[in-house]
Amino acid sequence: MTIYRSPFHDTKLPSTNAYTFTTSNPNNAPDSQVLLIDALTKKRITYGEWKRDTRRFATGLVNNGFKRGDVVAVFSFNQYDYSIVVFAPILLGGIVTTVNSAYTVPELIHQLEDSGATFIVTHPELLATAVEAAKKVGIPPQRIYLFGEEAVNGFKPYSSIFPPLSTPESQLAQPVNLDGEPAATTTAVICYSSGTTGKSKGVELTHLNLCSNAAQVSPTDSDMTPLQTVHLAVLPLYHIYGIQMCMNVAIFNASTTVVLPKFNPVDFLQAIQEFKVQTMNLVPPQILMLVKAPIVDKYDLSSVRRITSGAAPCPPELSVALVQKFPHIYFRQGYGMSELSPVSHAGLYTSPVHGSIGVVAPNCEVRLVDPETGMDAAPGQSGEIWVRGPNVMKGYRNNPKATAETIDKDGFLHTGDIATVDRHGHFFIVDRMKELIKYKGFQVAPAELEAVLVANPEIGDAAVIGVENKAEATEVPLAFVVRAPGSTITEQQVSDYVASKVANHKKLRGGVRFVEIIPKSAAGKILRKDLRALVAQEKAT
Ligand code: 4UW
Repeated sequence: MTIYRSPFHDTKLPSTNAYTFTTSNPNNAPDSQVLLIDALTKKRITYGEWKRDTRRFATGLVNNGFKRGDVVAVFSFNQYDYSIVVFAPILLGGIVTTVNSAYTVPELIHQLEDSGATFIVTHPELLATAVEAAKKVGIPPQRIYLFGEEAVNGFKPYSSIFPPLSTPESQLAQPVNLDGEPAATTTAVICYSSGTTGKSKGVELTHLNLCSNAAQVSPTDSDMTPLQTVHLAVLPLYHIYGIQMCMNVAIFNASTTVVLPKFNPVDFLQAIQEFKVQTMNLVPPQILMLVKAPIVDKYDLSSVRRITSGAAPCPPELSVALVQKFPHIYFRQGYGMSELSPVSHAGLYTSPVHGSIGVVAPNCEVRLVDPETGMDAAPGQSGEIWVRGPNVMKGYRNNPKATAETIDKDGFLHTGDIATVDRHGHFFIVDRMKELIKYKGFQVAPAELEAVLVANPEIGDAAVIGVENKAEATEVPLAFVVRAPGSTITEQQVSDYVASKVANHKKLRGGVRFVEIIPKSAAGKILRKDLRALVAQEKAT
Protein backbone atom coordinates (compact mmCIF):
# COMPACT_ATOMS: atom_id res chain seq x y z
CA MET A 1 0.00 0.00 0.00
CA THR A 2 1.40 3.41 -0.95
CA ILE A 3 0.90 6.19 1.56
CA TYR A 4 1.77 9.76 0.66
CA ARG A 5 2.96 11.96 3.51
CA SER A 6 3.84 15.58 4.02
CA PRO A 7 7.27 16.99 3.22
CA PHE A 8 6.90 18.71 6.62
CA HIS A 9 7.57 17.00 9.94
CA ASP A 10 4.51 16.06 11.92
CA THR A 11 3.49 18.81 14.30
CA LYS A 12 2.58 18.41 17.96
CA LEU A 13 -1.17 18.04 18.24
CA PRO A 14 -2.80 20.55 20.57
CA SER A 15 -5.34 18.40 22.38
CA THR A 16 -7.18 21.11 24.29
CA ASN A 17 -10.26 23.33 24.25
CA ALA A 18 -10.30 25.11 20.85
CA TYR A 19 -10.83 28.47 22.59
CA THR A 20 -7.79 27.86 24.77
CA PHE A 21 -5.74 26.86 21.74
CA THR A 22 -6.87 29.75 19.55
CA THR A 23 -6.13 32.29 22.27
CA SER A 24 -2.87 30.68 23.39
CA ASN A 25 -1.16 33.48 21.52
CA PRO A 26 2.11 31.86 20.41
CA ASN A 27 2.57 34.77 18.05
CA ASN A 28 2.40 37.41 20.76
CA ALA A 29 -0.54 39.63 19.94
CA PRO A 30 -0.75 42.12 22.81
CA ASP A 31 -4.24 42.66 24.24
CA SER A 32 -4.16 46.19 22.77
CA GLN A 33 -3.69 44.92 19.19
CA VAL A 34 -6.71 45.23 16.94
CA LEU A 35 -8.11 41.79 16.14
CA LEU A 36 -11.22 42.67 14.14
CA ILE A 37 -12.28 45.57 11.95
CA ASP A 38 -15.67 45.99 10.32
CA ALA A 39 -14.72 47.01 6.77
CA LEU A 40 -17.84 49.15 6.37
CA THR A 41 -18.48 50.79 9.76
CA LYS A 42 -14.76 50.75 10.72
CA LYS A 43 -15.66 49.50 14.21
CA ARG A 44 -12.79 47.69 15.90
CA ILE A 45 -12.30 45.01 18.55
CA THR A 46 -8.91 44.41 20.20
CA TYR A 47 -7.56 41.03 21.27
CA GLY A 48 -8.24 41.94 24.90
CA GLU A 49 -11.82 43.03 24.18
CA TRP A 50 -12.46 39.91 22.09
CA LYS A 51 -11.39 37.53 24.87
CA ARG A 52 -13.38 39.49 27.46
CA ASP A 53 -16.56 39.71 25.31
CA THR A 54 -16.40 36.06 24.29
CA ARG A 55 -16.36 35.14 27.97
CA ARG A 56 -19.10 37.69 28.72
CA PHE A 57 -21.34 36.15 26.06
CA ALA A 58 -20.53 32.68 27.37
CA THR A 59 -21.51 33.89 30.85
CA GLY A 60 -24.76 35.31 29.48
CA LEU A 61 -25.55 32.03 27.74
CA VAL A 62 -25.05 30.09 30.97
CA ASN A 63 -27.28 32.58 32.82
CA ASN A 64 -29.95 31.84 30.21
CA GLY A 65 -29.88 28.10 30.63
CA PHE A 66 -27.08 27.02 28.30
CA LYS A 67 -25.44 23.78 29.37
CA ARG A 68 -22.38 21.86 28.18
CA GLY A 69 -23.20 20.09 24.90
CA ASP A 70 -25.98 22.55 23.98
CA VAL A 71 -26.02 23.89 20.43
CA VAL A 72 -26.09 27.53 19.30
CA ALA A 73 -27.04 28.17 15.67
CA VAL A 74 -25.43 31.22 14.08
CA PHE A 75 -27.54 32.35 11.13
CA SER A 76 -25.97 35.43 9.58
CA PHE A 77 -23.82 36.79 6.80
CA ASN A 78 -20.41 38.01 7.96
CA GLN A 79 -20.30 40.25 11.00
CA TYR A 80 -17.05 41.59 12.41
CA ASP A 81 -17.90 40.07 15.82
CA TYR A 82 -19.09 36.71 14.35
CA SER A 83 -16.17 34.90 16.00
CA ILE A 84 -17.26 36.06 19.47
CA VAL A 85 -20.57 34.27 18.99
CA VAL A 86 -18.81 31.18 17.63
CA PHE A 87 -16.21 30.84 20.38
CA ALA A 88 -18.52 31.50 23.37
CA PRO A 89 -20.34 28.14 23.18
CA ILE A 90 -17.09 26.44 22.22
CA LEU A 91 -15.29 27.62 25.35
CA LEU A 92 -18.20 26.27 27.42
CA GLY A 93 -17.81 22.80 25.91
CA GLY A 94 -20.93 23.48 23.85
CA ILE A 95 -21.43 23.35 20.12
CA VAL A 96 -21.89 25.92 17.42
CA THR A 97 -23.62 25.23 14.12
CA THR A 98 -23.07 27.87 11.48
CA VAL A 99 -25.86 28.32 8.95
CA ASN A 100 -25.70 29.59 5.38
CA SER A 101 -27.26 33.06 5.52
CA ALA A 102 -29.06 32.51 2.21
CA TYR A 103 -31.09 29.62 3.60
CA THR A 104 -34.86 29.55 3.24
CA VAL A 105 -37.13 28.54 6.13
CA PRO A 106 -37.22 24.78 5.26
CA GLU A 107 -33.43 24.67 4.85
CA LEU A 108 -32.96 26.37 8.22
CA ILE A 109 -35.49 24.08 9.90
CA HIS A 110 -33.56 21.03 8.67
CA GLN A 111 -30.30 22.30 10.17
CA LEU A 112 -31.86 23.43 13.47
CA GLU A 113 -33.64 20.11 13.90
CA ASP A 114 -30.77 17.91 12.85
CA SER A 115 -28.18 19.74 14.95
CA GLY A 116 -30.51 20.01 17.95
CA ALA A 117 -29.95 23.76 18.28
CA THR A 118 -31.64 25.45 21.25
CA PHE A 119 -30.31 29.02 20.77
CA ILE A 120 -30.09 31.19 17.66
CA VAL A 121 -28.01 34.28 16.96
CA THR A 122 -29.12 36.01 13.78
CA HIS A 123 -29.12 39.34 11.94
CA PRO A 124 -32.12 41.71 11.85
CA GLU A 125 -32.36 41.20 8.05
CA LEU A 126 -32.80 37.45 8.60
CA LEU A 127 -34.96 37.66 11.71
CA ALA A 128 -38.26 36.81 10.03
CA THR A 129 -36.79 33.58 8.59
CA ALA A 130 -35.16 32.70 11.93
CA VAL A 131 -38.35 33.31 13.91
CA GLU A 132 -40.50 31.21 11.58
CA ALA A 133 -38.05 28.31 11.65
CA ALA A 134 -37.53 28.58 15.42
CA LYS A 135 -41.27 28.36 15.98
CA LYS A 136 -41.45 25.14 13.96
CA VAL A 137 -38.66 23.50 15.95
CA GLY A 138 -39.71 24.86 19.34
CA ILE A 139 -36.89 27.30 20.10
CA PRO A 140 -38.49 29.98 22.32
CA PRO A 141 -38.26 33.65 21.20
CA GLN A 142 -36.22 34.60 24.28
CA ARG A 143 -33.43 32.35 22.98
CA ILE A 144 -33.14 34.24 19.70
CA TYR A 145 -30.54 37.04 19.82
CA LEU A 146 -29.38 39.56 17.26
CA PHE A 147 -26.12 40.89 15.89
CA GLY A 148 -25.87 44.67 16.14
CA GLU A 149 -26.84 47.05 18.90
CA GLU A 150 -30.56 47.57 18.29
CA ALA A 151 -33.50 45.52 19.52
CA VAL A 152 -35.97 44.65 16.75
CA ASN A 153 -39.58 43.60 17.41
CA GLY A 154 -38.66 42.71 20.97
CA PHE A 155 -35.64 40.61 19.95
CA LYS A 156 -32.49 41.83 21.70
CA PRO A 157 -28.84 42.04 20.70
CA TYR A 158 -26.75 39.14 21.93
CA SER A 159 -24.72 41.64 23.95
CA SER A 160 -27.85 42.35 26.02
CA ILE A 161 -27.16 39.18 28.01
CA PHE A 162 -23.56 40.15 28.82
CA PRO A 163 -22.84 40.71 32.51
CA PRO A 164 -21.81 44.32 33.26
CA LEU A 165 -18.42 45.49 32.04
CA SER A 166 -17.35 45.95 35.65
CA THR A 167 -17.73 42.19 36.34
CA PRO A 168 -14.36 40.90 37.60
CA GLU A 169 -12.68 38.46 35.23
CA SER A 170 -12.79 35.76 37.87
CA GLN A 171 -16.60 35.83 37.65
CA LEU A 172 -16.73 35.37 33.88
CA ALA A 173 -17.16 31.90 32.35
CA GLN A 174 -13.87 29.99 32.07
CA PRO A 175 -12.97 27.69 29.18
CA VAL A 176 -13.90 24.13 30.13
CA ASN A 177 -10.81 21.97 30.52
CA LEU A 178 -10.79 19.41 27.71
CA ASP A 179 -7.08 18.58 27.78
CA GLY A 180 -6.24 15.14 26.45
CA GLU A 181 -8.90 12.63 25.41
CA PRO A 182 -11.98 14.90 25.90
CA ALA A 183 -10.70 17.25 23.16
CA ALA A 184 -10.84 14.29 20.76
CA THR A 185 -14.39 13.31 21.65
CA THR A 186 -16.09 16.65 22.35
CA THR A 187 -17.83 18.20 19.35
CA ALA A 188 -17.17 21.93 18.91
CA VAL A 189 -18.66 22.71 15.49
CA ILE A 190 -21.29 21.11 13.30
CA CYS A 191 -21.16 22.37 9.76
CA TYR A 192 -23.39 21.06 7.01
CA SER A 193 -22.20 19.25 3.92
CA SER A 194 -23.70 16.75 1.51
CA GLY A 195 -20.42 14.81 1.57
CA THR A 196 -20.17 12.37 -1.28
CA THR A 197 -23.89 11.72 -1.76
CA GLY A 198 -27.41 12.65 -0.71
CA LYS A 199 -28.62 15.64 1.24
CA SER A 200 -26.87 17.92 3.64
CA LYS A 201 -25.54 16.20 6.78
CA GLY A 202 -24.11 17.55 10.05
CA VAL A 203 -20.32 17.22 10.06
CA GLU A 204 -19.22 16.92 13.69
CA LEU A 205 -15.79 18.44 14.24
CA THR A 206 -14.16 18.07 17.63
CA HIS A 207 -11.89 20.46 19.51
CA LEU A 208 -8.94 18.28 18.52
CA ASN A 209 -10.02 18.37 14.85
CA LEU A 210 -10.07 22.17 14.81
CA CYS A 211 -6.87 22.70 16.80
CA SER A 212 -5.00 20.04 14.84
CA ASN A 213 -5.94 21.45 11.49
CA ALA A 214 -4.81 24.95 12.46
CA ALA A 215 -1.51 23.47 13.64
CA GLN A 216 -1.24 21.39 10.46
CA VAL A 217 -1.75 24.40 8.18
CA SER A 218 0.68 26.60 10.05
CA PRO A 219 3.96 25.20 8.62
CA THR A 220 2.67 25.59 5.05
CA ASP A 221 1.68 29.18 5.85
CA SER A 222 4.81 30.42 7.49
CA ASP A 223 7.34 29.49 4.86
CA MET A 224 7.93 33.09 3.90
CA THR A 225 6.61 35.92 6.02
CA PRO A 226 5.84 36.60 9.65
CA LEU A 227 2.40 35.46 10.61
CA GLN A 228 1.03 38.73 11.97
CA THR A 229 -0.62 40.24 8.92
CA VAL A 230 -3.67 42.24 7.97
CA HIS A 231 -6.03 39.57 6.76
CA LEU A 232 -9.27 40.02 4.83
CA ALA A 233 -12.25 37.84 5.77
CA VAL A 234 -14.46 37.95 2.71
CA LEU A 235 -15.26 34.25 2.61
CA PRO A 236 -18.52 33.37 4.31
CA LEU A 237 -17.71 32.74 7.96
CA TYR A 238 -20.38 30.05 8.20
CA HIS A 239 -18.44 27.80 5.80
CA ILE A 240 -15.60 25.67 7.16
CA TYR A 241 -13.07 27.50 4.95
CA GLY A 242 -14.04 30.77 6.69
CA ILE A 243 -14.38 29.24 10.17
CA GLN A 244 -10.85 27.87 10.12
CA MET A 245 -8.86 30.26 7.94
CA CYS A 246 -10.52 33.58 8.74
CA MET A 247 -11.22 32.95 12.44
CA ASN A 248 -9.34 30.10 14.10
CA VAL A 249 -6.07 30.34 12.16
CA ALA A 250 -6.19 34.15 11.84
CA ILE A 251 -6.54 34.59 15.62
CA PHE A 252 -3.91 31.95 16.34
CA ASN A 253 -1.54 33.68 13.88
CA ALA A 254 -2.07 37.05 15.64
CA SER A 255 -3.52 38.65 12.51
CA THR A 256 -5.70 41.70 12.34
CA THR A 257 -8.77 40.62 10.39
CA VAL A 258 -10.84 43.02 8.32
CA VAL A 259 -14.33 41.57 7.95
CA LEU A 260 -16.51 42.26 4.93
CA PRO A 261 -20.21 41.51 5.51
CA LYS A 262 -20.95 40.45 1.92
CA PHE A 263 -18.83 40.16 -1.21
CA ASN A 264 -19.15 42.87 -3.81
CA PRO A 265 -16.25 44.09 -5.96
CA VAL A 266 -16.29 47.72 -4.80
CA ASP A 267 -16.33 47.00 -1.06
CA PHE A 268 -13.79 44.23 -1.53
CA LEU A 269 -11.29 46.38 -3.43
CA GLN A 270 -11.92 49.40 -1.22
CA ALA A 271 -11.23 47.32 1.92
CA ILE A 272 -7.94 46.00 0.50
CA GLN A 273 -6.78 49.51 -0.36
CA GLU A 274 -8.00 51.22 2.80
CA PHE A 275 -6.73 48.68 5.33
CA LYS A 276 -3.62 47.67 3.37
CA VAL A 277 -4.67 44.03 3.39
CA GLN A 278 -1.76 41.58 3.10
CA THR A 279 -3.33 38.11 3.07
CA MET A 280 -6.59 36.75 1.70
CA ASN A 281 -8.30 33.40 1.29
CA LEU A 282 -10.44 33.46 -1.82
CA VAL A 283 -12.42 31.25 -4.21
CA PRO A 284 -11.70 31.01 -7.97
CA PRO A 285 -14.44 33.43 -9.19
CA GLN A 286 -12.90 36.14 -6.98
CA ILE A 287 -9.48 35.46 -8.51
CA LEU A 288 -11.10 35.77 -11.94
CA MET A 289 -12.48 39.15 -10.92
CA LEU A 290 -9.02 40.34 -9.81
CA VAL A 291 -7.61 39.25 -13.16
CA LYS A 292 -10.36 40.46 -15.47
CA ALA A 293 -12.58 43.18 -14.01
CA PRO A 294 -11.58 46.67 -15.26
CA ILE A 295 -12.61 48.22 -11.91
CA VAL A 296 -9.62 46.52 -10.23
CA ASP A 297 -7.22 48.98 -11.89
CA LYS A 298 -8.76 51.87 -9.99
CA TYR A 299 -7.50 50.53 -6.66
CA ASP A 300 -4.10 50.23 -5.04
CA LEU A 301 -3.59 46.55 -4.21
CA SER A 302 0.15 46.81 -3.63
CA SER A 303 -0.16 45.77 0.03
CA VAL A 304 -1.30 42.24 -0.87
CA ARG A 305 1.36 39.58 -0.31
CA ARG A 306 -0.42 36.23 -0.21
CA ILE A 307 -3.54 34.85 -1.81
CA THR A 308 -4.82 31.34 -1.24
CA SER A 309 -7.56 29.83 -3.39
CA GLY A 310 -9.66 26.86 -2.39
CA ALA A 311 -13.11 25.26 -2.24
CA ALA A 312 -13.25 24.72 -6.02
CA PRO A 313 -10.75 24.16 -8.84
CA CYS A 314 -8.55 27.10 -9.83
CA PRO A 315 -7.33 26.50 -13.39
CA PRO A 316 -3.59 27.07 -13.90
CA GLU A 317 -4.21 29.73 -16.59
CA LEU A 318 -6.11 31.74 -14.00
CA SER A 319 -3.48 31.67 -11.26
CA VAL A 320 -0.70 32.34 -13.78
CA ALA A 321 -2.64 35.38 -15.02
CA LEU A 322 -3.01 36.55 -11.41
CA VAL A 323 0.70 36.49 -10.59
CA GLN A 324 1.57 38.01 -13.97
CA LYS A 325 -0.75 40.92 -13.32
CA PHE A 326 0.34 41.30 -9.67
CA PRO A 327 4.00 40.20 -9.49
CA HIS A 328 4.19 41.15 -5.79
CA ILE A 329 1.61 38.49 -4.90
CA TYR A 330 2.48 34.94 -3.87
CA PHE A 331 -0.25 32.47 -4.78
CA ARG A 332 -1.10 28.97 -3.73
CA GLN A 333 -4.07 26.65 -3.77
CA GLY A 334 -5.22 24.60 -0.87
CA TYR A 335 -7.66 21.73 -0.83
CA GLY A 336 -10.15 20.98 1.83
CA MET A 337 -13.43 19.39 2.71
CA SER A 338 -15.75 20.12 5.64
CA GLU A 339 -15.19 16.53 6.83
CA LEU A 340 -11.41 17.21 7.01
CA SER A 341 -11.68 20.29 9.26
CA PRO A 342 -11.00 21.22 6.33
CA VAL A 343 -7.40 21.10 5.00
CA SER A 344 -5.51 18.02 3.85
CA HIS A 345 -3.38 19.61 1.12
CA ALA A 346 -1.80 23.01 0.69
CA GLY A 347 0.64 24.56 -1.76
CA LEU A 348 3.73 26.50 -0.77
CA TYR A 349 3.78 30.18 -1.61
CA THR A 350 7.48 30.18 -2.33
CA SER A 351 7.40 27.38 -4.88
CA PRO A 352 4.01 27.55 -6.57
CA VAL A 353 2.90 24.80 -8.90
CA HIS A 354 0.00 26.22 -10.84
CA GLY A 355 -2.99 23.92 -11.09
CA SER A 356 -1.86 21.85 -8.09
CA ILE A 357 -3.74 21.72 -4.78
CA GLY A 358 -0.37 21.37 -3.06
CA VAL A 359 1.35 18.77 -0.95
CA VAL A 360 -0.02 16.66 1.89
CA ALA A 361 -0.38 18.57 5.16
CA PRO A 362 1.65 17.38 8.17
CA ASN A 363 0.14 14.55 10.27
CA CYS A 364 -2.00 13.40 7.30
CA GLU A 365 -1.66 10.13 5.45
CA VAL A 366 -3.04 10.06 1.93
CA ARG A 367 -3.83 7.22 -0.44
CA LEU A 368 -4.82 7.39 -4.09
CA VAL A 369 -7.14 4.49 -4.78
CA ASP A 370 -8.52 3.22 -8.07
CA PRO A 371 -12.30 3.37 -7.54
CA GLU A 372 -12.85 0.37 -9.82
CA THR A 373 -10.45 -2.04 -8.12
CA GLY A 374 -10.07 -0.61 -4.61
CA MET A 375 -6.29 -0.95 -5.07
CA ASP A 376 -3.60 1.73 -5.16
CA ALA A 377 -3.77 3.67 -8.42
CA ALA A 378 -0.90 2.61 -10.66
CA PRO A 379 2.01 5.08 -10.76
CA GLY A 380 1.08 8.07 -12.89
CA GLN A 381 -2.60 7.12 -12.85
CA SER A 382 -5.41 8.93 -11.10
CA GLY A 383 -7.26 7.68 -8.05
CA GLU A 384 -9.68 8.75 -5.34
CA ILE A 385 -8.05 10.73 -2.51
CA TRP A 386 -8.35 8.96 0.84
CA VAL A 387 -7.19 10.82 3.94
CA ARG A 388 -6.34 9.68 7.46
CA GLY A 389 -5.30 12.07 10.19
CA PRO A 390 -6.28 14.03 13.30
CA ASN A 391 -8.41 16.36 11.16
CA VAL A 392 -10.82 13.63 10.01
CA MET A 393 -14.27 14.42 11.43
CA LYS A 394 -15.82 12.54 14.32
CA GLY A 395 -18.70 11.61 12.02
CA TYR A 396 -22.03 12.73 10.62
CA ARG A 397 -24.50 13.73 13.34
CA ASN A 398 -27.15 11.08 13.97
CA ASN A 399 -26.03 9.21 10.88
CA PRO A 400 -23.73 6.24 11.59
CA LYS A 401 -24.59 4.73 8.20
CA ALA A 402 -23.34 7.74 6.22
CA THR A 403 -20.31 7.94 8.53
CA ALA A 404 -19.43 4.29 7.88
CA GLU A 405 -19.82 4.84 4.14
CA THR A 406 -17.36 7.73 4.26
CA ILE A 407 -14.72 6.68 6.81
CA ASP A 408 -13.49 3.12 6.35
CA LYS A 409 -12.49 0.69 9.09
CA ASP A 410 -8.85 1.75 8.80
CA GLY A 411 -9.77 5.39 9.47
CA PHE A 412 -9.37 6.67 5.90
CA LEU A 413 -11.95 9.20 4.77
CA HIS A 414 -12.96 8.73 1.14
CA THR A 415 -13.18 12.20 -0.38
CA GLY A 416 -14.93 11.46 -3.68
CA ASP A 417 -12.29 13.57 -5.46
CA ILE A 418 -10.02 12.10 -8.13
CA ALA A 419 -6.42 13.24 -8.31
CA THR A 420 -2.98 12.50 -9.65
CA VAL A 421 0.32 13.11 -7.89
CA ASP A 422 3.66 14.04 -9.45
CA ARG A 423 7.01 12.71 -8.29
CA HIS A 424 7.53 15.75 -6.04
CA GLY A 425 4.32 15.05 -4.14
CA HIS A 426 2.20 17.78 -5.75
CA PHE A 427 -1.41 16.69 -6.08
CA PHE A 428 -3.72 17.67 -8.95
CA ILE A 429 -7.50 17.25 -8.84
CA VAL A 430 -8.62 15.85 -12.17
CA ASP A 431 -12.24 14.87 -11.55
CA ARG A 432 -14.95 14.52 -8.94
CA MET A 433 -16.69 11.16 -8.60
CA LYS A 434 -19.13 12.30 -5.92
CA GLU A 435 -22.40 14.00 -6.68
CA LEU A 436 -21.46 17.41 -5.27
CA ILE A 437 -21.70 20.57 -7.39
CA LYS A 438 -19.67 23.63 -6.35
CA TYR A 439 -21.19 27.00 -7.31
CA LYS A 440 -18.50 29.61 -6.56
CA GLY A 441 -17.27 27.41 -3.72
CA PHE A 442 -20.77 26.93 -2.26
CA GLN A 443 -22.12 23.40 -2.02
CA VAL A 444 -25.10 22.40 -4.14
CA ALA A 445 -26.29 18.85 -3.54
CA PRO A 446 -27.95 17.36 -6.66
CA ALA A 447 -30.06 15.03 -4.47
CA GLU A 448 -31.57 18.02 -2.71
CA LEU A 449 -32.53 19.78 -5.94
CA GLU A 450 -33.91 16.51 -7.34
CA ALA A 451 -36.11 16.13 -4.25
CA VAL A 452 -37.40 19.69 -4.72
CA LEU A 453 -38.06 19.05 -8.42
CA VAL A 454 -39.96 15.78 -8.05
CA ALA A 455 -42.10 17.27 -5.28
CA ASN A 456 -43.72 19.37 -8.03
CA PRO A 457 -46.77 17.48 -9.41
CA GLU A 458 -45.93 18.72 -12.91
CA ILE A 459 -42.58 16.91 -12.80
CA GLY A 460 -42.40 13.15 -13.26
CA ASP A 461 -38.69 12.66 -12.67
CA ALA A 462 -35.54 14.73 -12.51
CA ALA A 463 -31.74 14.60 -12.30
CA VAL A 464 -29.24 17.37 -11.69
CA ILE A 465 -25.59 17.60 -12.70
CA GLY A 466 -22.93 20.31 -12.60
CA VAL A 467 -21.74 21.91 -15.84
CA GLU A 468 -18.85 24.28 -16.30
CA ASN A 469 -19.38 28.01 -16.75
CA LYS A 470 -15.94 29.18 -17.85
CA ALA A 471 -16.85 32.88 -17.99
CA GLU A 472 -17.52 32.84 -14.25
CA ALA A 473 -14.87 30.24 -13.29
CA THR A 474 -17.47 28.01 -11.67
CA GLU A 475 -19.81 25.08 -12.05
CA VAL A 476 -23.58 25.61 -12.28
CA PRO A 477 -26.45 23.14 -11.75
CA LEU A 478 -28.31 21.88 -14.83
CA ALA A 479 -31.58 19.96 -14.42
CA PHE A 480 -32.85 17.19 -16.66
CA VAL A 481 -36.60 17.03 -16.21
CA VAL A 482 -39.26 14.55 -17.29
CA ARG A 483 -42.65 16.29 -17.50
CA ALA A 484 -45.53 14.56 -15.70
CA PRO A 485 -48.17 13.16 -18.11
CA GLY A 486 -50.23 16.02 -19.52
CA SER A 487 -47.97 18.72 -18.07
CA THR A 488 -46.85 21.64 -20.22
CA ILE A 489 -44.53 23.17 -17.63
CA THR A 490 -41.83 25.33 -19.26
CA GLU A 491 -38.10 25.67 -18.58
CA GLN A 492 -38.68 29.08 -17.05
CA GLN A 493 -41.43 27.76 -14.78
CA VAL A 494 -39.18 24.96 -13.54
CA SER A 495 -36.35 27.45 -12.86
CA ASP A 496 -38.67 29.87 -11.07
CA TYR A 497 -40.18 27.07 -9.03
CA VAL A 498 -36.77 25.87 -7.81
CA ALA A 499 -35.64 29.46 -7.13
CA SER A 500 -38.69 29.94 -4.89
CA LYS A 501 -37.76 26.93 -2.75
CA VAL A 502 -33.99 27.08 -2.23
CA ALA A 503 -31.16 29.44 -1.32
CA ASN A 504 -29.86 31.68 -4.10
CA HIS A 505 -26.66 29.69 -4.77
CA LYS A 506 -28.69 26.56 -5.56
CA LYS A 507 -30.69 28.10 -8.45
CA LEU A 508 -30.65 26.19 -11.75
CA ARG A 509 -28.15 28.56 -13.37
CA GLY A 510 -27.11 25.85 -15.83
CA GLY A 511 -30.67 25.67 -17.21
CA VAL A 512 -33.41 23.08 -17.56
CA ARG A 513 -33.61 20.39 -20.23
CA PHE A 514 -36.66 18.27 -20.87
CA VAL A 515 -36.02 14.59 -21.52
CA GLU A 516 -38.18 11.49 -21.97
CA ILE A 517 -36.43 9.44 -19.33
CA ILE A 518 -33.71 9.78 -16.67
CA PRO A 519 -31.00 7.14 -17.18
CA LYS A 520 -30.78 4.89 -14.11
CA SER A 521 -28.86 1.82 -13.05
CA ALA A 522 -30.61 -1.47 -12.30
CA ALA A 523 -30.54 -0.44 -8.64
CA GLY A 524 -32.35 2.80 -9.50
CA LYS A 525 -29.34 5.10 -9.10
CA ILE A 526 -29.23 8.06 -11.47
CA LEU A 527 -26.48 7.55 -14.03
CA ARG A 528 -25.04 11.03 -13.80
CA LYS A 529 -22.04 10.05 -15.85
CA ASP A 530 -24.34 9.33 -18.81
CA LEU A 531 -25.88 12.78 -18.46
CA ARG A 532 -22.42 14.35 -18.22
CA ALA A 533 -21.35 12.42 -21.31
CA LEU A 534 -24.42 13.72 -23.15
CA VAL A 535 -23.50 17.32 -22.34
CA ALA A 536 -19.83 16.74 -23.27
CA GLN A 537 -20.85 15.14 -26.56
CA GLU A 538 -23.10 18.07 -27.44
CA LYS A 539 -20.34 20.51 -26.59
CA ALA A 540 -17.96 18.64 -28.87
CA THR A 541 -20.34 18.72 -31.84
N1 4UW B 1 -9.64 22.25 -6.05
C1 4UW B 1 -10.67 21.50 -6.49
C2 4UW B 1 -9.58 22.69 -4.78
C3 4UW B 1 -10.66 22.35 -3.90
C4 4UW B 1 -11.74 21.58 -4.44
C5 4UW B 1 -12.14 22.00 -2.36
O1 4UW B 1 -17.59 22.75 1.04
P1 4UW B 1 -16.59 21.65 1.26
O2 4UW B 1 -16.94 20.57 2.20
O3 4UW B 1 -15.23 22.24 1.81
C6 4UW B 1 -14.41 23.10 1.16
C7 4UW B 1 -13.21 23.51 1.88
C8 4UW B 1 -12.24 24.19 1.23
C9 4UW B 1 -11.03 24.70 1.83
C10 4UW B 1 -10.94 25.02 3.10
C11 4UW B 1 -9.71 25.54 3.72
C12 4UW B 1 -8.60 25.76 2.82
O4 4UW B 1 -7.53 26.26 3.25
C13 4UW B 1 -8.77 25.42 1.49
O5 4UW B 1 -7.74 25.64 0.68
C14 4UW B 1 -7.36 26.94 0.49
C15 4UW B 1 -9.94 24.92 1.02
O6 4UW B 1 -14.67 23.51 0.05
O7 4UW B 1 -16.30 21.05 -0.18
C16 4UW B 1 -15.33 20.06 -0.37
C17 4UW B 1 -15.11 19.79 -1.84
O8 4UW B 1 -14.77 20.99 -2.55
C18 4UW B 1 -13.89 20.68 -3.63
C19 4UW B 1 -13.65 19.17 -3.56
O9 4UW B 1 -14.56 18.52 -4.40
C20 4UW B 1 -13.94 18.88 -2.10
O10 4UW B 1 -14.26 17.54 -1.83
N2 4UW B 1 -12.62 21.41 -3.46
N3 4UW B 1 -10.94 22.59 -2.61
N4 4UW B 1 -8.56 23.45 -4.39
N5 4UW B 1 -11.73 21.17 -5.72
